Amino acid sequence: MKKTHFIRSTYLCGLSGMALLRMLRRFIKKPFSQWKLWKFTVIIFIFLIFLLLLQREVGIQDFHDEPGIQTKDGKRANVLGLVLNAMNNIKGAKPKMQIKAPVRQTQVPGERRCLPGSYTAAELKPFLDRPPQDPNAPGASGKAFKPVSLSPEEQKEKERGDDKHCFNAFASDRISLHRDLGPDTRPPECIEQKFKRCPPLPTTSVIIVFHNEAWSTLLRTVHSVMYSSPAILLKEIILVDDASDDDYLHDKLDEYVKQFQIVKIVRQKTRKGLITARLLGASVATGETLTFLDAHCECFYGWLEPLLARIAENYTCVVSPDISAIDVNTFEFSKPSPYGHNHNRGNFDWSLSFGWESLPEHENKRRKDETYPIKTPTFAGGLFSISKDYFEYIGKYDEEMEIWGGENIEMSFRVWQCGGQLEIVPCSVVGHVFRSKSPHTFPKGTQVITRNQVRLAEVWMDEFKDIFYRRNREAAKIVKQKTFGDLSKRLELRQRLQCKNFTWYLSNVYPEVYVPDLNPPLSGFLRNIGRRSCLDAGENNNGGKPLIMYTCHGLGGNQYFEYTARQEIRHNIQKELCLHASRGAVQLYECGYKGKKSRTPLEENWVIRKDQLLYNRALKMCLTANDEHPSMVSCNPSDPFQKWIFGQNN
Ligand SMILES: *[C@@H]1O[C@H](CO)[C@@H](O)[C@H](O)[C@H]1NC(C)=O
Ligand SMILES: *[C@@H]1O[C@H](CO)[C@@H](O)[C@H](O)[C@H]1NC(C)=O
Ligand SMILES: [Mn+2]
Repeated sequence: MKKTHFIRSTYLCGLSGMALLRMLRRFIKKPFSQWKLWKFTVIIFIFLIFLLLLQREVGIQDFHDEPGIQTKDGKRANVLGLVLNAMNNIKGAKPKMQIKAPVRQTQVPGERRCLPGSYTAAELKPFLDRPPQDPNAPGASGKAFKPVSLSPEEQKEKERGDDKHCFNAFASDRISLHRDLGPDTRPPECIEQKFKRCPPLPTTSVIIVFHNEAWSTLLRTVHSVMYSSPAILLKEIILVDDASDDDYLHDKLDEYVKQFQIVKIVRQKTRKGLITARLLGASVATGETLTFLDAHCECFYGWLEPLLARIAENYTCVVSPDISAIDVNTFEFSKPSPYGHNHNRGNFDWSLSFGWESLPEHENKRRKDETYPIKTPTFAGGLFSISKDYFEYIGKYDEEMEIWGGENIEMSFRVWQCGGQLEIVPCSVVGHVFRSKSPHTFPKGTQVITRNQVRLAEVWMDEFKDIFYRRNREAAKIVKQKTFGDLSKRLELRQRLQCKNFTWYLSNVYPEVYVPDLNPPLSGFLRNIGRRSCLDAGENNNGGKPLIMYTCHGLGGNQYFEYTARQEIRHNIQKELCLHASRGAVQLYECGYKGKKSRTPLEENWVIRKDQLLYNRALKMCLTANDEHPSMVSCNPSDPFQKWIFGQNN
């Protein structure tokens, strides 16, 4: 093999040599005498032989490096290259008379050029200048809209708006689409923050999904983005219509945004919800990053740069602005304080609901000033920026989740477990109208939220998913009936990205979390025989409130209790709450037992007696349902209102 290869090369080389000679002879025949030509060709010939000897070594070496996979064409190219090299060598032997222009280092494709130093204010000029605003106009400078009195017609219009949008659309419609937000009141370090030119801040596509949104809130969001985002960073604004019914959101909207080339509209013909709509928006986006906003937002000064700067620093960062409230009734923009404020971060409870909590001490200590991002275990998921490449790498969204709900918790677990990080950037402030309820319908009912949650629990939570299922019986049913759809793509994603497990997430990202018993001795509902209803924590009982009796629904939630090995009766979804006996109505309190060095107070120690009475060791009394609130009385085994069944959900 080795030999054939070499011989073949030499042979080819020889042939080329002859051809070259013939060519030379033809071209230099005229100006040279016969003798001179011979002398010249002999020199060239000797030189070629010298080259051949050189090539012999090269050929053998080549062969060692790449065992037998060189093609015939490859060999030919090799030989030709050598000949050309030889000619260059001859050229190179001549003294260089001219200094050539230096070769410019060309940019690596995809890598943008950047100057040293920081961006100037002029470089970060907004895409559009806000037209001068009348300081006395309704809602000017982010102030509240407070009409003195409404005519009967206006009152009707207001009610229609409230019903349709669950916010005061009447007020919004009377506030300028271009309103300013007064002076920049962020902390000085935010206002003065400089952004390095290298690496350059990435461009962004702002993606806004809407469904039957009010005209004024949608367009104020769009204008606000154009007035507050640097032109060099704002690639486009993509409006994604999730099958809105209203006429004004079709032709009229198309017509209106025509004046802004930067605004694009894509439409989902049938209502598929937020998750699918965002995926559609992302699929047409051309910016280096994606910035998702709700359709009723207003961006504060300098909101975009700190988000993109963090992504420029580390593209695995998924960053949310500090979301401030736009009042649902007055549309007052609650402006940031120059002194900063106590920040919140996102968390979750064991019914997999998102919530806010104040920062733990170690996170406050780590942050030297307001320019430091806040690490957050979960995010609200409505407003955030992410590198487009990273969005794709990390698995976008679960395409089989429907409408909305659970997708933010899913993405939170996924980003952390698969090597990214979730942060809130306090110098970036965006206002949002927080509604107390959604005006939109769920085409298939709210069960889709539970189904979405089951999908995320199955993929990301390992054995901890059972803690959720015990507390949400609808979810448990979906699991039992296997109606959560196909998970193979998501499981494959977790495998492919070699994501860490949920134990890692809990102990590294959210060590402050409390984890309920993975296998409680008893769990389920507490049904009273005399009252024929169930013990219920009642709405928003975070401890310190009496319980109620309520029709048994078997769904878990407020009727979920655990009987522990320490004989406590715990209601533990958001917090570890214990049934705490006292004279009169019993209450839920934060459990006295908090691990080592603490003991279960006798008020929280209950005996489930054979005669079905719930006996408390401190009061030496039993629990009765024969009152407005469940309370303690002297034990009477013949009283059906003192008889309880701990129904274990299956
Ligand atoms: C980005 O952050 C991750 C996680 O902290 C870290 O492992 C990675 O090295 C960082 N990348 C850069 C470029 O700093
Ligand atoms: C979870 O990951 C940790 C490492 O982060 C490992 O020690 C542990 O065994 C894993 N647990 C399971 C159940 O795989
Ligand atoms: Mn919203």
